[in-house]
Amino acid sequence: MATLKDLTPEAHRLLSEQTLELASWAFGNAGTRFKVYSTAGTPRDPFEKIDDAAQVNAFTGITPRISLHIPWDETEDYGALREYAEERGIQLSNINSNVFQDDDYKFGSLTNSDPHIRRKAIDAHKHCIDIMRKTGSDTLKIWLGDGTNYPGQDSIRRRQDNLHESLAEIYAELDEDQKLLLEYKFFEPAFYHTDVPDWGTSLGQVQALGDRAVVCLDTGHHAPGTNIEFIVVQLLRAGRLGAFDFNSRFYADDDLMVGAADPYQLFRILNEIIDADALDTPVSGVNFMLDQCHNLEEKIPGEIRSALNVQEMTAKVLLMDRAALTAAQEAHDVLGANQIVWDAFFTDVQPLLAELREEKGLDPDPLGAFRRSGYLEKIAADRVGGVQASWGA
Ligand code: PSV
Ligand code: MN
Repeated sequence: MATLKDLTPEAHRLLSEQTLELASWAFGNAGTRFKVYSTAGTPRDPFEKIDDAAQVNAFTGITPRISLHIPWDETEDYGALREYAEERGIQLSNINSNVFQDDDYKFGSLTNSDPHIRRKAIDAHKHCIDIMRKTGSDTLKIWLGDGTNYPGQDSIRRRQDNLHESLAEIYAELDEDQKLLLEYKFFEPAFYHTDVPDWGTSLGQVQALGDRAVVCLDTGHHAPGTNIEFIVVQLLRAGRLGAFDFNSRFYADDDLMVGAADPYQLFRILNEIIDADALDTPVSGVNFMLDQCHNLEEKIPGEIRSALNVQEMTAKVLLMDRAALTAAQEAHDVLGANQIVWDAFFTDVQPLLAELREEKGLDPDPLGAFRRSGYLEKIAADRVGGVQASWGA
């Protein structure tokens, strides 16, 4: 069992200042291709999503930013949306482009062999950059559904060239203080090949653009058994780890609550982050986001639970005696080194986190406090009529 006094002053500071970004779509309804269930109180517009994100931040104290998805969060007055968010202590952060839900993109967007479709997809990104100027966002996040379903369907090589040309035009449109974040995913919706399937492709593409292009690592976007922390190290060494989309998976891109399937994996990822001094987002530039869907569970408590999972694993890693670990590694003490990692993972940090929350003026039990607040009952009663936001709407 650990308490705050077990942390070094620097570890205490890092834990206290840790932040996570939330995704607006996590507050909408989501499901599978079989069914999207609705939940009472689901937001109908980006303003209500911000209200819900502000609740997560109010109870956890560590989620002050939100990612928007365009056109899902399209609104007439982005200045008003920004003001609304800031009044609630939330910063509008990444703008996520969407070029995967229009019939024109059936055979690809930025990679399409048809120059007219590529133009449309590039212009959609330019529109996102315009929005970024209004929201004060510094990051354009791109994930593409591009790929093919059958060998021979299209030229993989030509598509890579098209991708580079399209990204270069988008990158050139960004302001000096804005960056491009390219996310990879090994399959889905394409089933034979995906145009940005892995970190190597994403890294190659962003390196060809310039210093302000970086890679986004979504923890659900790898084949089973992939050593994700190894990829984290590679991207950090290359200075190109821009962000995480945290979530958890048992099978495919399940988008479950981070840590749900394998908390030890989350711990191991954070271990590499902390070993490389990359936890402090303003200094390292690595943005930590939750990219999840709450198909069955209530969305706000689901986001609170997830933020707490990340915080809990972070505290465990920060407790680790790194000097002792390095000494054991250098002595080739295999069992000793592994024991240090193992012990840290199994340390009970609940008392430490309760103290930390009290120090910040928060309830030590964020989930319980949120439930007692009556917010879920209130939104279920208030948000009647309108169209509930859903994944893809
Ligand atoms: C794609 O699976 C992804 O992870 C990307 O980040 C998208 O923008 C997001 O999910 C939308 O749900
Ligand atoms: Mn993602």
